[in-house]
Amino acid sequence: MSLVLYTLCGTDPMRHFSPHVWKAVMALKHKGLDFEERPTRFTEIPGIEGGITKTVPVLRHDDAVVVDSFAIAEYLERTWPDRPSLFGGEGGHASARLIEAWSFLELHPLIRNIAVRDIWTMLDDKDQAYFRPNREERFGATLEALHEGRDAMVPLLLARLEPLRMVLARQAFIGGEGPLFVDYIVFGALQWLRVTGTLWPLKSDDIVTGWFERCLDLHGGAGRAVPARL
Ligand SMILES: N[C@@H](CCC(=O)N[C@@H](CS)C(=O)NCC(=O)O)C(=O)O
Repeated sequence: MSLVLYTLCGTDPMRHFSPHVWKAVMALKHKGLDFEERPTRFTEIPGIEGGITKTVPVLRHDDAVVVDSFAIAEYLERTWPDRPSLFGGEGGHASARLIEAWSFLELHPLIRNIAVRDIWTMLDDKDQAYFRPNREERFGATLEALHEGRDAMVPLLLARLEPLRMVLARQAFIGGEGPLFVDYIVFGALQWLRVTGTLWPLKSDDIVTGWFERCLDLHGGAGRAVPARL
């Protein structure tokens, strides 16, 4: 059996940083599966598997190719149902979409604004030439303007984590006593910032920090395999 995960990197192939890729990495580890990581630069993504996608992660399992982090988690759950569950049943599967939407709509825009210029500094010349105009047009501001405004994003981000604090006051993981894919969704967002950012907003006594450290420890410290940027 062969499992290959296309990841996203800058000049350092080992420092993969996409939040969505991190979800897939943690999902594969959760299932106890060995896989080959194939580090991919932004401008290489359109060439993956004959041009199947504009985004990573992409998973190849023998003859099957799966695009999109949530679809990868669903594929793993379907294909290896006897291994530890990623969703904890149908209700968990359905409601994981809410966590995905919350993380994407509430956390990602702030983290992106905090880290986008830091990400640009991690890219080679070719990727930098693609990334700057693409992101400046998408976000309607220069990377430098976003960088200058990043301090103002920190209190917003800390406030938006309040629902997570309420949950973590009751249980160790979003999934309950142990982690589920919902943990990896939110972990992926913060890991994106940890791996790329030159600013880290969480204080050590924040209950979210305790949970994030627990996530970093999971699966033999898979999350720590890529060191923090700071
Ligand atoms: N919904 C997709 C989103 C994937 C995504 O947006 N990936 C980004 C990296 S974080 C990407 O590949 N971007 C390519 C580009 O901007 O050119 C998923 O969950 O996998």
